[in-house]
Amino acid sequence: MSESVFNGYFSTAENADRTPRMRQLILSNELSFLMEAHDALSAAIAESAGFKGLWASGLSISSSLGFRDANEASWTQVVEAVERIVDAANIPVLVDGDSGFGNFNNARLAALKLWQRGAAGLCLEDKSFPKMNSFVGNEHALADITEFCGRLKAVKDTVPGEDFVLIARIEALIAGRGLDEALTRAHAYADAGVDAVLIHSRRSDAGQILEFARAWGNTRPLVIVPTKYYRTPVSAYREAGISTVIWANHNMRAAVIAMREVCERIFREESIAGIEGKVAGLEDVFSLLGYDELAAAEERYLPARAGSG
Ligand code: SPV
Ligand code: MG
Repeated sequence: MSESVFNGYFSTAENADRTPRMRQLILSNELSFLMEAHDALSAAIAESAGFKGLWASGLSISSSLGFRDANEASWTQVVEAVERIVDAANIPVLVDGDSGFGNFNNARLAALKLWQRGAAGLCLEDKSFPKMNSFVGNEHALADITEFCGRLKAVKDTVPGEDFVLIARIEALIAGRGLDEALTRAHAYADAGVDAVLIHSRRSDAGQILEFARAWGNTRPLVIVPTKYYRTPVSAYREAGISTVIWANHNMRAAVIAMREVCERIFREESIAGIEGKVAGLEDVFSLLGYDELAAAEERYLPARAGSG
């Protein structure tokens, strides 16, 4: 099957190595990129653009479901959204697991279910439940370090196999606590057994992140989310030895603009003639969803119709 169709669902065998592929992306010495997906269509489109891995974004999944990024969506709703993403793509999916949906017990249960549905890894942030999106307000209470290490260890001990990637996201800079606190936390989480750490910042320049990277060295692979410091060229991240960049919410934000423009124009013009060239053709949609696979399957499995064959 071609890689742009909506076919992960039918490719279980070919996709059995998705989890080691995510591990490879995170551990390799080359800079890797994960693209946000929040549903099946955004996943298939990101894959066909060339991305080798996906970020199942909490913000984007929440937004598409009509929830605030404050744990309003239940963990089972997140699992279901991730399942649609996994099915739609042939590339591995790293899940934004917020702060783990509660304590160690909620975190390990969610991790196990995500693994069962084909997720390749999980990122947990060191905040309490319910969390709030890192760019909203200034109240970001951090989890107790020892308690959060328990959450991480519980996930590690629960998910079978060696390949599922566990990433600890450090919110100390978001909470205004400074580099020392961020490093203390990162080392504690590395000792707890995570595969990589994600350092998050809400500043519009990458200074804090690059400072953290210098102090952190090669302790574990380092993942970043340059949503706010988007002007920094990725060459700076290569030089700093960063492992992975997550483009965290740009499919969802692109959809907002595209849908708004189309809705406003159709409303204004009382016509769809003007936008026909600006929206996906139906053939494009049918191709993304793999209608050709269904037609071929019908040939194979349905009895021949009267008058044919
Ligand atoms: C998300 O995509 O949900 C993230 C990244 O956690 S951000 O919203 O940029 O903090
Ligand atoms: Mg998030």
